[in-house]
Amino acid sequence: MDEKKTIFSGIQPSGELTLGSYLGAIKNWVELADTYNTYYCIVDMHAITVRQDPAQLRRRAVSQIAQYIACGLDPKDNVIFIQSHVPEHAQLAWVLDCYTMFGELSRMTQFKDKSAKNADNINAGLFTYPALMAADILLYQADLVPVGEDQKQHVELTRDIAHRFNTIYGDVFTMPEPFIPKTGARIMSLTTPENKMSKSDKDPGGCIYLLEKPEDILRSFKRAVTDSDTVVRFDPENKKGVSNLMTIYSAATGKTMEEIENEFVGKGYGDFKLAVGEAVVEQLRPIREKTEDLLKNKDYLVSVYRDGAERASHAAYKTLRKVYKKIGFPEK
Ligand code: AQP
Repeated sequence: MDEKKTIFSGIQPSGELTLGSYLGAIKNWVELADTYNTYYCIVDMHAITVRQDPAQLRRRAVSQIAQYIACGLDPKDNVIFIQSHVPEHAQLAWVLDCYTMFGELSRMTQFKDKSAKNADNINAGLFTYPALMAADILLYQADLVPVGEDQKQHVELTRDIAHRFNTIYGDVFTMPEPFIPKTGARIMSLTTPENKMSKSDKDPGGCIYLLEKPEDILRSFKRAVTDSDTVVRFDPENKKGVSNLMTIYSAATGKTMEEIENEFVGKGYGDFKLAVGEAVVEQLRPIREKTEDLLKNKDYLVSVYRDGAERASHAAYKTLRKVYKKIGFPEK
């Protein structure tokens, strides 16, 4: 009997992976492989809720596999796969759509944000996105879902859907818990620190990308928005830009906020921003180099995601069969 608990998480290939994707998600995944059964997905079906260029979407999905591995996820110890390769995601999503309420979906902050950003394309998929995300999680009977703060609401809705289903049909789904990192749970844009750093942000200066060159990273930090004060102090309410930079510095170096405040007493924001930039450059350098190497070996990457899809399908099919049986679909 397998005593290990299960983890599922995913990232959309809707843009190049950012420092937010890394600190809010992937970095934490790496530490969990020994303790849990882990499923890490490239959620390309979620990505098409916003229009994507097909060639870019395809390229990014494969590049994302390479970046997951370069960040330290060993494909032997983690099931790494592409969502569209495992049809059970779409199949369970339809079932869960029928157990998710219109009112619940209407309350989702991400739907409201993305509808405002894509006013000309408020499609049904954008609205039912959380039911597909619930399917992703529940298919693997995940106990924990490592996500950034912004995705907590979706995991809570997943719990409500699972509870509703289990109440009718018995214990079909494991109740998942969100697992939010202490540092890096919400990395904000460097240019508009009131907004989350997002890979589809139209302002590239606000984002740091995992594969960005050191000189570009340093330039973005140099231009990062701070305030008219001159003190490095953690105060997310009144000093959003500086506090965000401190969060990034803390995540990159392991230093506490107090240690960071002491380090920069009497120094200007220029020194502070340079130190943050340099720490991030050093953290990302091995990831970029390893990714570049992996991208030269396409056959290996294909073998990783095919093997991942096979292992994922094995678990997913088991859950889907149980669900179909419970709701009354005849067996094939
Ligand atoms: N800025 C962030 N800070 C902390 N965590 C973050 N995550 C994303 N951005 C930050 C976490 O990364 C995981 C993957 O998220 P996703 O790509 O599936 O969806 P998202 O949250 O919509 O990410 P983006 O970058 O904002 O994508 P777009 O621009 O396409 O909408 C999640 O665990 C998320 O919390």
